[in-house]
Order: sequence, then structure tokens, then C-alpha cells
Amino acid sequence: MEKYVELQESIISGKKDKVGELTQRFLDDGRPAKEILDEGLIPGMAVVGRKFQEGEYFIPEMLLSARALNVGLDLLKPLLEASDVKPVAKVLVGTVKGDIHDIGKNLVSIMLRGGGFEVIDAGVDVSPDTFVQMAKESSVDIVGLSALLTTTMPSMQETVEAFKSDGSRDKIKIMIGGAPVTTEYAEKIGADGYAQNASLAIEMARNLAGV
Ligand code: B12
Repeated sequence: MEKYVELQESIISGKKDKVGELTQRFLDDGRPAKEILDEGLIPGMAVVGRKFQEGEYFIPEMLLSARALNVGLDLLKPLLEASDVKPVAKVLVGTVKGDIHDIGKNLVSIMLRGGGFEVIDAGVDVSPDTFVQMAKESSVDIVGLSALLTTTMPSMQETVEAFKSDGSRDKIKIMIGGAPVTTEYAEKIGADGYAQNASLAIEMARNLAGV
């Protein structure tokens, strides 16, 4: 939408103060947090990804944009998370081993909390054994795995296998996501589901939790 162009451009150029200022202004104007996210912040970051792919942007530019995106997300977080319903189920969310991308994972956590789930964040670069151990300790119903690199997607399979070897696979649902991940991949590695974005992740989690 036209009115979010400046916000998108501020993400693209990594201007975190401007992102904070504009996000706050939209909130003050009464724009819904979800709209600011979907029409301002996320499309801006999508352009950053394209620029990196085309060799126009390098890591420093990506980091600046990621930092700017986080400033906006922090402002939206309390609104996206606001939910007074009793937790529908417990979800453990983390980025798989070898991968440090956490923006998508954080967004999924925020949205799941907003959808009434209790979320435990395992962080980034999480080994299969740590996922299994944390899932047990907190008796979670669902585990959400995030991967942004084609090279770390195999860690998802290793994590599914680790739950099998541990004997806890049957008690836990596993959903996966991240830019290179697909429904076919989820089927191939024996995960229970895939969701393309944070909103669909809520739907998927509801289905898996049977609510
Ligand atoms: C920001 C960024 C970085 C930042 C990360 C900062 C951070 N704190 O996360 C930095 C600069 C550190 C970085 C580093 C690298 N990056 Co990088 N990065 C990106 C970039 C531009 C954006 C990712 C992002 O945050 N998107 C915004 C969020 C909101 O989207 P998302 O992550 O996809 O998440 C959504 C969905 O996928 C889904 N989802 C995500 N997780 C989950 C989990 C579940 C359970 C579910 C259901 C859904 C779900 O819901 C989310 C919300 O809607 C992407 C480009 C892109 N278009 O993806 C490249 C990209 C992922 N990076 C890439 C690369 C190559 C790297 C490096 C290897 C570069 C290098 N040579 O060092 C390193 C790897 C470091 C490592 N070991 O992890 C490539 C990957 C290529 C590939 N196919 O493997 C990409 C695609 C860029 C490109 N076009 O080439 N990167």
C-alpha cells in the first residue's frame, strides 16, 4: 500500500531510527499492528533479500536492515502478542543447528503467543539433542523448527530423527518453516506440517493441537 512505501524504504536502507519513528506514527494513527507488519516491514525485508541475491547488498547491509526490522517488530510485539485466552497448547520454537537467522522464528513466536499459545524460545543454532531435551523438560505439545539456509535444512531431518531415537516422536507434533522449506520437504523428512508464514503457522499449530 502506498502509505507504507517510506517504511519499506527505511527497512531497505537500514535506517532504524526512521523505522521506529514511522512504525510508532502508524500505531498512533490507529493502524493495526498486523497491517504495519504485512504491508510495511515484511515487504521491505523481502526487497533486502532480493538485493542480496542479486549481489547488490552484502552482509553489512543485510545486518543493518535486520536491525531496523527488529526496531519495528519490538514496537509491534506487545500488540501482536496481546491475548487474554488460556494457553491452547505449548510450543517450543527454535532455529536449527548451524543457522543463526532468527527474525522469522521470533515473528512466529510473537504470532503464536498472540494466538493464545504458550511459547518457549530455544534460540538459534539449536542442536537436535537440545530440542529433544527442552521439549521433554517443558512437556511441549508442538515443536517448531526454523531454517533459512538450504545447508541447514538437513538439521531439521536430524532433529526429527532425534525425537524418534528418543522415543518421544509419537507424543510431539513437529512443524517446520523458513524461506527454503516446502510442504514436500516436510513430508519427506516426516514432519507433521509446514507453514509459509507466521499467520499460517498459527493455523497449522491449531490443527496440530486439535483446537
Ligand atoms: C537478514 C538476513 C540475514 C541476517 C540474519 C539476522 C538475524 N538476526 O536473523 C545475517 C546478516 C546475519 C545473515 C547471515 C547469513 N545469511 Co542471510 N538472509 C537474511 C535475509 C535478508 C532475510 C531473512 C529474514 O529475516 N526474513 C524476514 C523473515 C520475517 O522471514 P522468514 O525468516 O522467511 O520467516 C517467515 C517464514 O519463513 C516463516 N517461518 C520462519 N521460520 C519458521 C518456523 C516455523 C516453525 C514456521 C511454521 C514458519 C516459519 O514465518 C516467518 C514469518 O512470516 C534473507 C533473504 C530472504 N529473503 O529470506 C537472507 C538469506 C536467508 N541469507 C542467506 C545467506 C546465504 C546467509 C549467509 C550464509 C551469508 C554468508 N555468506 O555468511 C549467512 C548465514 C549465517 C548463518 N550461519 O545462519 C541466503 C540463503 C540462501 C540459501 N538458499 O541457503 C538468503 C536467502 C539470502 C539470499 N537471497 O541469498 N542473513
